[in-house]
Amino acid sequence: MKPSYSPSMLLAACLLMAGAALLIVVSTKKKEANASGPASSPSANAVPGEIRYPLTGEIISANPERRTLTVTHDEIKGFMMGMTMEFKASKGDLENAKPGQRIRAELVKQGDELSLEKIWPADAATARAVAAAANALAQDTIMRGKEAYREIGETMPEFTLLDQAGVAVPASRFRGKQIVLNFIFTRCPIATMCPAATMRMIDLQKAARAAGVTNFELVSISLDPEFDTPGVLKEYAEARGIDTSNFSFLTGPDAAVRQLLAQLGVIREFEGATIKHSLSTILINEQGKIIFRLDGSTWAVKDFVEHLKKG
Ligand SMILES: [Cu+2]
Repeated sequence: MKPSYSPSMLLAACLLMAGAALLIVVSTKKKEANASGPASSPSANAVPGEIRYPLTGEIISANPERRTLTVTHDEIKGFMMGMTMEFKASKGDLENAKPGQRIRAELVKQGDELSLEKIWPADAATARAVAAAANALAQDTIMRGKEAYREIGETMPEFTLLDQAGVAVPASRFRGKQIVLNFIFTRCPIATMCPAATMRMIDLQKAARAAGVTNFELVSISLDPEFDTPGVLKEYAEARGIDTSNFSFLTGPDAAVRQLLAQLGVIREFEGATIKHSLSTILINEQGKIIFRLDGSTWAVKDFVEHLKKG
């Protein structure tokens, strides 16, 4: 009989293990993260004079010199009919743009300037794969009930999320490799938490290679998928000079992220305008089994290098 873990028990355990530094409180704009889509009606934002509309359409081209995307968009109710036009877009979104790709996004109108934010791939195949995996994960959590939490020796749950290039990545992509997995979010303002975890993952990538380990992948899943679109994750990786050949940043529907957090025993709580979260770094072997984890923000690179060398 396995012990069961309620979120509050885990929270207490985490606090005992690593002290209060494990939990942080950060500001975010939204109470509830929901990556399933922008609001269905125009919304006023905190920025004065800014109006947001949900947009769906197809990318025609990226125009890096003008920092725009040309998009054929569907009708935007109450704003404009369907047409082809240029929108300002972020560097990460421009780099990820694929002509012919269907997207959903938020159109941001600020004075005369129109830009696209929160761009998600929305082609049928990607949407189907990600939604099916999210549903399966939710079912799995329900089936496991109080034993949803996966302990050392158990297998990693299946998932399909989007990487920093906007490509749907099933967990099976990493099968046959050792995986070091954690959860972070790009807006985390506490230097000793997510930013430090990412720096340590970069150090681990170098140290493991230097130790002759080749069959490993690093995976960081966003705790804040509402904000962390593939384009945002891409810029996050590039700003840190990260070699993404075996280091992926994943995001997707919050429903899927929430199930993974439950099954892997990571705490994330939205409280008003704040997120509290714990940090865990989890090692999964070539067969997909969880074989080692360290909770807290102060794990050492060498602890994981030693395990990876045995793999
Ligand atoms: Cu953080």
